[in-house]
Amino acid sequence: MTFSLKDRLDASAAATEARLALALADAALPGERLRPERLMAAMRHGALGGGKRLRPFLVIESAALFGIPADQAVTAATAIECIHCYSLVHDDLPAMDDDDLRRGRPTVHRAFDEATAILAGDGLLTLAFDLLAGEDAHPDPAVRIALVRALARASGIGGMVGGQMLDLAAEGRFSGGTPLALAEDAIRDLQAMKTGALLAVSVEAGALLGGATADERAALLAYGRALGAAFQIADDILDVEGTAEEVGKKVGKDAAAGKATLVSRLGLPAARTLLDRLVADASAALAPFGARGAVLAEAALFVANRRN
Ligand code: GRG
Repeated sequence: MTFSLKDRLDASAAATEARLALALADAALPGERLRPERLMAAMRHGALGGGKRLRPFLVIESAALFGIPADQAVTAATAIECIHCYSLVHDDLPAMDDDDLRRGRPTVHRAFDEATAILAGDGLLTLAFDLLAGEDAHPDPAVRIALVRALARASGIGGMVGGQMLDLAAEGRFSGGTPLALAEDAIRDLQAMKTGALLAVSVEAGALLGGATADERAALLAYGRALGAAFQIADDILDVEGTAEEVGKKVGKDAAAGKATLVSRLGLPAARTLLDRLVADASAALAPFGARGAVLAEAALFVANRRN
């Protein structure tokens, strides 16, 4: 197959942007009374017009392995992007990471206000499950329920939300401000939950949409987990080496907070070696898909080498 990764990333980003814009329109849906203007503006600020849309790309490309066209995967892809955007809006709040800049623009609480940003995040979180419940996510209700559960588990207590809790604890928030000296395994757990779970569920969603066999689903999940771990190490390396202009947010924050990352725990050279191994693991997991896995293998390389 010939393809350009950039073209495929751009195509899934454009499809996601259009689906998001539709879901974030001002007109109330059946069952809603009205959509407050300021809330909608804040949700659009947090969700539209930025970001790599990596998670939707993973849903769409994983579903494509099973012959599912992008327009049939885009609703589930958009649901996962809503969760991602909500997490960024809440992560940027003063009570969390207290950031002024996200995707090269003012964060939602800076552009609006804190209470509005909390509600915008809440709105994106609930919208995700609204999208998954609809028939355009998948015609089979059993698949829709499986998607809902997988996304809830990945983004909730034992996934992203739990990972964020562990991250705040690791910073020393609940222990007098002294960062916890986490062992490598504990850092891996934290990162697998905080960022890995949502990336892994993106490929799992593609497998669910595509009616994958148990073996195919396990292969994709192994890919997703390796990719998620690689993504986080790349992010930690960027925090050390990147510039705010490149990354679109403040850098050097991990070191300033004394935060335990695999880069701080292992050192840069060993972290790079681990990153290479994770990319190789991700590609190897795609073996059952043969040449059809080339797009996702290339995506793992992109994630590891990204500069934003
Ligand atoms: C607040 C419940 C809650 C969770 C927050 C995801 C997260 C958990 C925090 C984000 C903090 C952060 C910068 C984590 C590093 C990895 C990450 C998720 C980076 C941003 O994801 P990208 O690079 O962003 O995919 P774009 O802007 O491209 O969508």
